[in-house]
This record gives sequence, C-alpha cells and structure tokens, in this order.
Amino acid sequence: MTTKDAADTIAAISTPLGEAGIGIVRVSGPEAAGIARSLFRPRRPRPQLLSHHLYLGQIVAPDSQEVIDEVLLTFMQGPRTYTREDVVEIHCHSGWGVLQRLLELTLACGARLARPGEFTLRAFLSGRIDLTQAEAVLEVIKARTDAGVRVAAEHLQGHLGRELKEIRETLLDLLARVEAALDFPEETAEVPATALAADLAPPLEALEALIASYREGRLLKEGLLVVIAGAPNVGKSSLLNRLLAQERAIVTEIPGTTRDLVEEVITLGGVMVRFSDTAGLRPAQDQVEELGIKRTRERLAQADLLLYLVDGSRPLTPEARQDLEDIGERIGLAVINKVDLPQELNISDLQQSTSLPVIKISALTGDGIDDLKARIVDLTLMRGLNTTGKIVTQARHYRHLSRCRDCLHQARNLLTEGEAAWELVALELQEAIRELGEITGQEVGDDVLDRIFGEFCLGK
Ligand SMILES: Nc1nc2c(ncn2[C@@H]2O[C@H](COP(=O)(O)OP(=O)(O)OP(=O)(O)O)[C@@H](O)[C@H]2O)c(=O)[nH]1
Ligand SMILES: [Mg+2]
Repeated sequence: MTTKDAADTIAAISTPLGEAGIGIVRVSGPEAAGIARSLFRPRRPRPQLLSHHLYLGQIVAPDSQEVIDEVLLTFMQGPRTYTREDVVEIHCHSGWGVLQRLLELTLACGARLARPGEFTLRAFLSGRIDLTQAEAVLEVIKARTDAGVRVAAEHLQGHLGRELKEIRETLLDLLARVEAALDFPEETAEVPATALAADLAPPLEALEALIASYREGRLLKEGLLVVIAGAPNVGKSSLLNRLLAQERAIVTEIPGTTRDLVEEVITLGGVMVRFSDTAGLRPAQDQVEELGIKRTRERLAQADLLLYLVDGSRPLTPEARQDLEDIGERIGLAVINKVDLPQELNISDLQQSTSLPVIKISALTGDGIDDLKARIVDLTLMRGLNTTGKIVTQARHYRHLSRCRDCLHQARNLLTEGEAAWELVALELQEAIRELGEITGQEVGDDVLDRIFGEFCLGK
C-alpha cells in the first residue's frame, strides 16, 4: 500500500463515531482545496480561503444544493501541515449520519477513503517525522497513565529517534574506516584494529542502556505485575478488594476459596499496576485446586513484585517459612495481615525467615493500606522506573536494538582477535546499521510499514 498511491487525495472521519459536540472529517492531498471549494459555503462570501484560518459556514451538497450541516472549516496549505500536503479539516456536529454524509461528499468530489494510519504514514513518507515518532502517535493515543503519556510525548518529539540516528552516524563513520582498510590494505597499519574496537565501546554502551530501559518501557505499557500470595485464608482476596476499593474477589472464611487468578489494574503514583490475587498455597485437595495452585506458581515466577501475606493472628507455619525461603532475594514485601486481631505471630521469627521488608496491615479495617501502596510505589521507583524519554517501549525496537548490539559485539570480537578480518567486520557493522535504520525508518520495508500503520485507527 505504501508508496504507490501517494498522489491520491485521501479523506476520513478523524474523530470517534458517536453523538458528541463535534466530529472532524479530514482531507489530505492535492485535491483538498478543490474539494473544500465545491462543498463549503462560507457565511461571508470570500474570494479564497486563507491558509491556517478557521471559517464558519455550511456544507452544501453540490448537486442538490441541500445544506448538510453548519461547520467550521480550515484549509492548511502544505508543507506546513501534518502530512506536508494540503489539508482540509471540516468540524461538523458529531453524529453518525452527518459525518458519514460529509465523508461521502468528499469522496464524491474525488477523494479516496484513507486507510488506517494513512495520514501519519504520509507524515512519515514526506520526512516530517521519523518512524519512532509515527509509532509514538499511537502510543500517545493509547497511553493510560501520566507516566505513559510523558514517555509517549518524549517519543513524539523525536528524542529516541535522534539518539538512534546519532548512534547510527557513529557506526557509519566506523564503517567508513573499516572500508578504507579494505580498499587500501597496504595502509592498514593506519587503521589499528584495537583503536576501532575501542571506538565501538560508546555506541555499545548507549545501546545497552536503551535495551535495559525496555523493562521499564514494558512496565509503562503493560503495568507492573504485583502478585499477592500466601497460605489459604490469610486474607489475599480481602487485600485485593481493599486495594481496588471494590468487592472484586470472593471472600469467605473457608480456606481455599480462591481457585483461579483474579486480576485487576489500577494506577498507583502514575504507574499502572496489575494486582493478581491467587489461590492459597497448600497441598491441593482436588484437581481444580491443583490447577489453581499451578497457575499461582506460574504467576509468581512472572511477578515484578511479590506481596507474601501471612495471618498475624496465627503463628508462622513451616509451610510459610518454606515459601519465604523459596522467594529468596526477589523484590517484594512480607505483609502481616489481620493486625486488628490479637497477634500470635512472632515478628522476629518472620524476619529471620525472609529478607523482604515486613509491613503490617488489616485488609478488614484498611489499616496500613496507604502505607502499603506507598511502599509499592517506592519499590517501583527503586527498580529504576524513570520516564525521561530515552525509554524503549516497543517490542519491535527492542528486537532490533538487541540484534544491533549482537552485531557490534561480533565486530568487536573480530577486531580484538588479532588478525582483523576486515570483510567480516564490515558485514557486522552494515547489519548493525541496518537494524537501527529499521527502527527510525531510514531503512525499512513496505511490509513493516504496513504492519505498523495497520494498527492505527481510521482517520489518524
Ligand atoms: N479480622 C480480620 N479478618 C480478615 C482480614 N482479612 C481477611 N479476613 C478474613 O479472613 C477470611 C479469609 O479471607 P480471604 O480474603 O478470603 O482470604 P484468602 O487468602 O483469599 O483465602 P483463599 O482464597 O482461601 O486462599 C475471611 O473471613 C475474611 O473476612 C483482616 O484484616 N482482619
Ligand atoms: Mg482468596
């Protein structure tokens, strides 16, 4: 789809379909101004529409002269537009019928229906934004937390793309030096392999930092997974309900109530957190419970953060001790629940069994819950969750960055292995450069573009 019909004028409804104050039909391409002239009757007659001005008027069907709606229309002359082409936006009342009718009129006047993401694709193809910025458009639209919006906005401004382009430039310079060594072997002494290997260190370091940031990026997108685990009846489901402030999971005094995972997402301190309430850990008493406990163990392995619950009104059991030992050095909290009841648990006993910080709550009364939430946020920040824009949030970027790094490692190994195999070094560098180009869009195939822009909504 990508480049072959770039000369068409495209049109789409750019706001969600539904009843609302305004809806927008957007038109982009060489015919945009002509289409506006055929459909729009300004309130005060004008010889021409000035660029980047807003006009009040009516949309009138050219053949029947029927008035469709009262609208605000703006004509934006390229290249100072989103797509760098001429763009017309018609702000009408938002209703299914009106928007549909308006869109049909633009099509009747020569526009073609835009495909999902085609406006942004044109912004990319015209060089107004790079591919990371195009992807950031979708990221902004989908962001659900403050932190997510912040990182997406940084990406939209092109910070990530710029850093990648700088790394790519560095690699291109290195490649030029390697190619010089290839072309003029008699002067190879002037291109010492060890110096080249040393010059690979800064780009490698930058790549490693970006790759490491993906963990945080994924957290921003998918949320931090906090698993609530412990023996049956210690109050795991009660805690989940308390954190969500809703009766989400079933709570009874019968041990073994929760059998499946119960999960819900909330935002804490601007970060998305997915809480997972699990089946109580004990030797399973039937097949259903066995499956539930298996799921619990799997979820535990995936957790970013663990809340291991114990019942403060009972002594610590050997099973709980064993669980805590298994958890070992992972990040989390040991949570003593039911502090509203007379306490039978020996705290120093608990502290000896685990290196996790210990915290006391009552899921029943809400005691200590605010403190617990604050500790969760602290632990999130401790994990180095920063939101400064040099964060990789897309799996696609992560893949290419990892491959790029691998190529550079290879190149460095070749260079330090003594007898430098210049051809092989050049190949690795070329591959590394190509991987970065795939991220920024400097070297990217139509199939990849189709996949990326296919995820967009219509009208974007
Ligand atoms: N007094 C008191 N009772 C609590 C507290 N938290 C939970 N309970 C009670 O403990 C019992 C078990 O609570 P649940 O939340 O179902 O416990 P669970 O850990 O989810 O249990 P399973 O799903 O069986 O593993 C219920 O009767 C709760 O009302 C608390 O902080 N104080
Ligand atoms: Mg439960």
